[in-house]
Amino acid sequence: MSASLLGKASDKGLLSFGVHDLRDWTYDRHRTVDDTPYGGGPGMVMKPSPWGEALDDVLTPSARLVVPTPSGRPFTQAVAAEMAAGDHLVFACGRYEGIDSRVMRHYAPLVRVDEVSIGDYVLAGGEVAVLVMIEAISRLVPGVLGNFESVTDDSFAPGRMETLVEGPVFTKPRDWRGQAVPDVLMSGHHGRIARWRRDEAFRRTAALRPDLLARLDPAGLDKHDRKLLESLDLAVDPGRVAK
Ligand code: JB8
Repeated sequence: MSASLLGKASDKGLLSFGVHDLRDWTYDRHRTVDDTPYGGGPGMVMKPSPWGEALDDVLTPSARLVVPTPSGRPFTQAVAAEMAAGDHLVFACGRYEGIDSRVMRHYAPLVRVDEVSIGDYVLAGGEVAVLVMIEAISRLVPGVLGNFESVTDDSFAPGRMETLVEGPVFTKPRDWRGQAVPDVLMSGHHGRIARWRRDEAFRRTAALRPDLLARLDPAGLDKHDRKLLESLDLAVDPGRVAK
């Protein structure tokens, strides 16, 4: 968090970060934060008491509590944007099999509590998921990105007419190891370039993210788009993809 974009943002005072060690809120010789699960089963569960002591100290009335877990609701660009509007986010990083559920229940009447998942895979703990979320959220805070980068162009930016993945990008040299940059990008025809990029975005989305394509708003499609989509060999019947 002190490197690169986040470090510069915190140097500029746009954001500030704090990190806490849960064991600072333990009082036994071994600074114990885990115990065996009620009901049996493998692994260990994080004890509620250190979490309660820590969160009582760290949370403020305007804070939101964010708990990464593979069983949470998906962390999306829309969630990132909503969190970027908040003034204080507290991330509770679990280890082992997770945090005793009563902790989240306890704080829900006091602050907004969100259990969120960054994807369908299992990490060893919440810290890396939180770093991912902090990066996605921070770049949406005004002033964090430089003038060259714009958040409105992103593939997943909410409010964009279609939610497509971006097509390929190219820079100099024009020829590299026998591969030329597509002629249309050298043509200077801004209309044709925009249309080519849109076509490539549709092609890539159809191939790699049929779930996104199935959610496309047909009102945002013109005749050319519809013709292109008909020509694509869709990996999944859009009608059969879950909402
Ligand atoms: C223990 O995959 B994850 C994730 C995995 C975890 C914990 C939190 C998040 C805590 N394992 O996002």
